[in-house]
Amino acid sequence: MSTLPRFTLPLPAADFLRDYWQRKPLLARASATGLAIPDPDTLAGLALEEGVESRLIMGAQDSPWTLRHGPFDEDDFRTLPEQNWTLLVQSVDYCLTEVSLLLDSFDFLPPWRLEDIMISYAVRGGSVGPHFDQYDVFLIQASGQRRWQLGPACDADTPLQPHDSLRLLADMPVQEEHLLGPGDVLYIPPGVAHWGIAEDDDCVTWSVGFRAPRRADLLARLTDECLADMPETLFTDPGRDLPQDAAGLSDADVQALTEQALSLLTPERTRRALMQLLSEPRQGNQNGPDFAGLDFEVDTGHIRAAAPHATLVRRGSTRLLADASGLWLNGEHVPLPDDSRGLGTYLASRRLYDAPSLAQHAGEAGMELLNEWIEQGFFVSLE
Ligand SMILES: [Mn+2]
Repeated sequence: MSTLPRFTLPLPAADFLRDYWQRKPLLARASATGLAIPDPDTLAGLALEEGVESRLIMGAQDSPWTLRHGPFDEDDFRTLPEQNWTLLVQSVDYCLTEVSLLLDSFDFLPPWRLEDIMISYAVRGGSVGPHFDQYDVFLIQASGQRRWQLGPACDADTPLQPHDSLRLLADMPVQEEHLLGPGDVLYIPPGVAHWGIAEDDDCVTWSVGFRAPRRADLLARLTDECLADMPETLFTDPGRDLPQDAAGLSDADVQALTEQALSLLTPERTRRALMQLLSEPRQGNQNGPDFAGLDFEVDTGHIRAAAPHATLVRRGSTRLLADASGLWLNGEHVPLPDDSRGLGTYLASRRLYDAPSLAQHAGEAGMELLNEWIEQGFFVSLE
């Protein structure tokens, strides 16, 4: 039977957000299904592609760690040792639309907070070493078994092993240990030390990662957007008091200058800057990803069999947000026609669409727009 990837929180979403999200790890046994696609060969195939971000990590507790970046060639895979290596492929949801459908299970968080799905394939003993991440992650065991050890919360001062690119912890006191089998899920908040070691061959783990923009990047984007086409207006100070401090800058003046500068960050312009930034596809490091020109085939037969009511699917590489001004598609703003105001919200809040709902949300002009997006590859028809 065909099934789509699915994750279900083992507790009410409001309780998860209150007690666990960004606070402490959560182990959720038997809470994910539909994880058979991609098979290991398909995953390895992605790592051969220019523009797909992949890594091969070899090493173990008492053998040295090495890191290589893809794209790889078939010889790289033929010459691998029997144990202690892991292949990691980033943003598999962008490449394989079937995988991206798992993200509909994370509707207890806003869509802009989702980043991507990394999938790792390991043989016995394979791991990426003891480390911590800056981002929240849901680790979903798809096949095989992986032993996860959890340590304390870390920060920029936590001692690391001397290695130029793998940021491995010098020491990880184990506070919790869990053996995860297929369907088991472990949520880890930012900063918590963790180390997952494959217990057998064919150990496949999906990592749902989240987007947390750097505060400096947010400020830069806000100011860029708010300064664009801004008429030149100068500081004003009618009715000012006599100066208390003849040589300096008073606190009242600091406040007035700052307030007048920040008044340029109008709600309308800040919303536009944020919608644009947060609807942009994931920006990888210098090794990718660049999905322009990477047009992976969508397994429509599989999706149709698993979701018979769906007539349209969003391609995995299409990132959408919607607000009253329209739809934001991969960083581009698209105003919606008057007869299709509700189309943006409908499209941006899920990845599978059915004909009656489309007819309800899109008028004639909206359907025309949708057909253009299908032609451009942002959506794929299942009919
Ligand atoms: Mn990690």
